[in-house]
Amino acid sequence: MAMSAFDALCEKILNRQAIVGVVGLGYVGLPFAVEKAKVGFHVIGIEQNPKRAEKVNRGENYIKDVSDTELRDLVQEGFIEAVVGFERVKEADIVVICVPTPLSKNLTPDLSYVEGVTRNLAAHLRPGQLISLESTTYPGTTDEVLRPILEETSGLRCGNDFFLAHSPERVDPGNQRYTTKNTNKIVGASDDLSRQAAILFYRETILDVVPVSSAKAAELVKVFENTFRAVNIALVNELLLLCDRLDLNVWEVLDAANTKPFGIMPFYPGPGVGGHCIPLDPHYLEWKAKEYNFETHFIALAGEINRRMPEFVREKAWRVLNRVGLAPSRSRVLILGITYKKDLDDWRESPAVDILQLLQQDGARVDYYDPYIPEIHLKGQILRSVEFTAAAIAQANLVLIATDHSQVDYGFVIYHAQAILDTRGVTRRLPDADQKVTLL
Ligand code: SAJ
Repeated sequence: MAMSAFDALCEKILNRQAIVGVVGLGYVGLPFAVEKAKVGFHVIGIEQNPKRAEKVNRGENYIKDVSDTELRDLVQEGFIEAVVGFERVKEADIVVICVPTPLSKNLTPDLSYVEGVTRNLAAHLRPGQLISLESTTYPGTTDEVLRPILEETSGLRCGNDFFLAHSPERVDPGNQRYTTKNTNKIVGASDDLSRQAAILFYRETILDVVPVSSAKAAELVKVFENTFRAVNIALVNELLLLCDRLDLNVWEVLDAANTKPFGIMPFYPGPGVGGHCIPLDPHYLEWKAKEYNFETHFIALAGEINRRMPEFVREKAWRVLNRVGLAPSRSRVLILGITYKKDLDDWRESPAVDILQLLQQDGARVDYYDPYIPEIHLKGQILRSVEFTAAAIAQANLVLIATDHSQVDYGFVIYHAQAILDTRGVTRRLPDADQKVTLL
């Protein structure tokens, strides 16, 4: 009997002859491509941004979590190449989709990237291919959106001619300890052969594959993981707002609560929640639940509280300046750290940028310093990071620590600053902090 499409695929995976397509070479796709190439798979990256594709083909890395030398060597040895279009999809035995799943302005899912990629893949789909969606999305996307497009366009049957799975990315950008290589991974598919093929494929580079019974279950696992964080961050942000009323130090309360040896997990308040996951992904679940006439109250509430934090930081900044008789329009503010979290060069959805714009709206002259971000392009203005000098710190009426990059010398900041608003609690254990520092 002729070898089935499934058997042929499994054989190629096991002898690592399978060619792996990775759609989207961003903070998920590029590390993934490197891990697969390192164990001997040939990877074809499909990247819509020609500049990024050219960089990859020159062996030039642009993702902080990827090793420059590893990428360069793998490209030179021919294990990784990048293309812009979908013409070569036929060559790939497995195609992994790692494109963004943003939200529209009114917090509804925007699957345009995923659907666009799926239509392009469907046009080239052939028997024996495994398609795996890694983008974070609401439960049902793989089976209800991707599968019909793939089947109807190609005439092929899922689970028989081609295979389809969901394996959500589990990347914590900047995390040195848990990487694409050693983070266990959920794999789900809605038919047996797809699930078996996906498990076999992912097991080639990630020892700890966690199978679940369907693509839908896998999608919900991931959205729950992000919802868990959004809700707990909102809880401590709400506690901060309450402590402001109670005139209590929320950082002291949380540090003490976290001495409990069991049954608690450290989360800390901050200037808001940024990045492309936590502020967005839970609303995919909220949106889907409405289809079942179900209100996910925790997600809605967490989003509302977290989105409110930049406004609170603005209010607290003016209270601090007011204490020295300064009005916003007569103040200079220096924001330390513009990225959405520390030690990373990503300012997407960063609350620090929201805070900067709010302070500008109130008439203040606002500069920023961030070692990772030389300049930011905001609507109508280009702002460049100032140098980290005693003068830059001293001339600001208020230094606002929005992101607590590890490499910044906060003792130096305290020494030279007139006043400091610390939204991350990073100065709370430093000597001489209390005279000049107000904690959020
Ligand atoms: N934040 C707080 N207080 C906290 C923790 C975080 O205010 O106690 C803020 C951060 O400053 C940041 C935002 O929330 O602005 C998101 O923080 P994050 O630590 O969740 O970082 P992300 O979004 O870069 O990475 C997350 C992953 N992080 C961790 O698991 C630690 C994880 O939630 C997902 O795997 C990943 O997004 C993803 O891609 O979904």
